[in-house]
Amino acid sequence: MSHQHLESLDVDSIREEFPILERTFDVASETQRADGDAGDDGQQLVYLDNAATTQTPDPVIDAMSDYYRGYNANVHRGIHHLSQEASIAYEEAHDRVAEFIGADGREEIVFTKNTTEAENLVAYSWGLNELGPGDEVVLTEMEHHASLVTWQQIGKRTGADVKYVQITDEGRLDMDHAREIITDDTAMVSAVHVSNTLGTVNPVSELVDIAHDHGALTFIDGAQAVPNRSVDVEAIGADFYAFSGHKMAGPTGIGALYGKKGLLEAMDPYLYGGDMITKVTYEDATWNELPWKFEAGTPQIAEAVGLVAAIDWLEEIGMDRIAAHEEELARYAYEQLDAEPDVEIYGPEPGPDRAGLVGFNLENVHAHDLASIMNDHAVAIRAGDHCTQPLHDKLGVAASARASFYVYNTKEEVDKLVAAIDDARQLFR
Ligand code: 7TS
Repeated sequence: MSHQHLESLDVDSIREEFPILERTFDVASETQRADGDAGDDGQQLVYLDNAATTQTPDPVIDAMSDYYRGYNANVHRGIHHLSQEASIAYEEAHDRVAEFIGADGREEIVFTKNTTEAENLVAYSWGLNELGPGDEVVLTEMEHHASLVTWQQIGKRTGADVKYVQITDEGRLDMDHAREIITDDTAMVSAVHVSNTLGTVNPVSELVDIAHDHGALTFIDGAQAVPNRSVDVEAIGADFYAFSGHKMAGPTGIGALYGKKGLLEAMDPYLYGGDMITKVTYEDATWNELPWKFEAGTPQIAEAVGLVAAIDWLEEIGMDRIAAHEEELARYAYEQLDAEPDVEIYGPEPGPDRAGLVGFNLENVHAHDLASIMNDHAVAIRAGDHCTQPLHDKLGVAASARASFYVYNTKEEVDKLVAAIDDARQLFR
């Protein structure tokens, strides 16, 4: 591989694998409408909502379509050829995910519907059984509702208190505060690896070390990290780690929970039913080996095949190059937006601890109106609370706009975002 190739991505050829990015929309900007102008035909989509869901490249779609056309069958239970082929693909998908995130093997990888279900699995299976009055669960102020609401409710049911590591004015975790509130009473520390609202990349291994010093377990929410950087769960030291396929060029409907083998072995199942058992009588049942103990019923077979294709595709490009590309786009977007006097940006300044997304507000324009004007330019961004309502309360805003980037985005697309902001400003002033 040439040095030049290492430095930058061939975004043009990457984009060719995403026909959806060629879509165009007939749109009129608000100012054109105000002038009685019908607008422009065929504005090409600018997709900047990747933190919500990324687009899916052809090789992933093809892998899933090959599965349905060639070897669709239920897994684990069949003697016939198709079931054997499907079972091998499904089971080996666990090995591939384990390898991708540095886990020991398939026993440590449970397929779930998404990150949210992984959080709930641990909260129900471990939390409901292990927590009680006097115990504390430590979260961060930048948690996604997926962990925040889940641990809050488990806290209410078990009597455990929930505490939050504060964030600094720059949108980083206040690690002094973390050292203060993580104590011997702490049973679980659950933290987001990369914030979906602030873009902050948190020092998760440091957090894990603090938790372990006090005998607490750790859950790291990697929904915004695994898609765009190289993640090694063993280097981080986390007890549990989770992510979603649909945010990393993979299909919807599949996510993964990593858990240390000894912990998963000691935990009760989360869902009961077929496949997760070994022996069943009218009175009782015993549980299958890992990871199947946590995968009741017919699992996401096509999605597992698609997830493997997505991992292959990402690794072929190189996770480090994807991270560098995102950091470059985030820096460019940050600088463009920062130059606008009436734009407020949330989260840390560009650098290695800022991922490829920028949350912001335009003074006197509601984020939803801004997103709607962006849509008039065929620029897709997200507006709202991004499932971090308490964090928005803390920031003193009801909502924010968010542009989030992926491997196929370009600086020209960031320019279109900024042009749309100028249009919004003209309309509302
Ligand atoms: N954790 C983080 C940090 C997230 O960003 C999200 C989804 C989740 C958990 C939940 O993932 P899911 O696959 O279970 O839904 N975040 C967003 C977002 O920012 N916009 O839409 C979904």
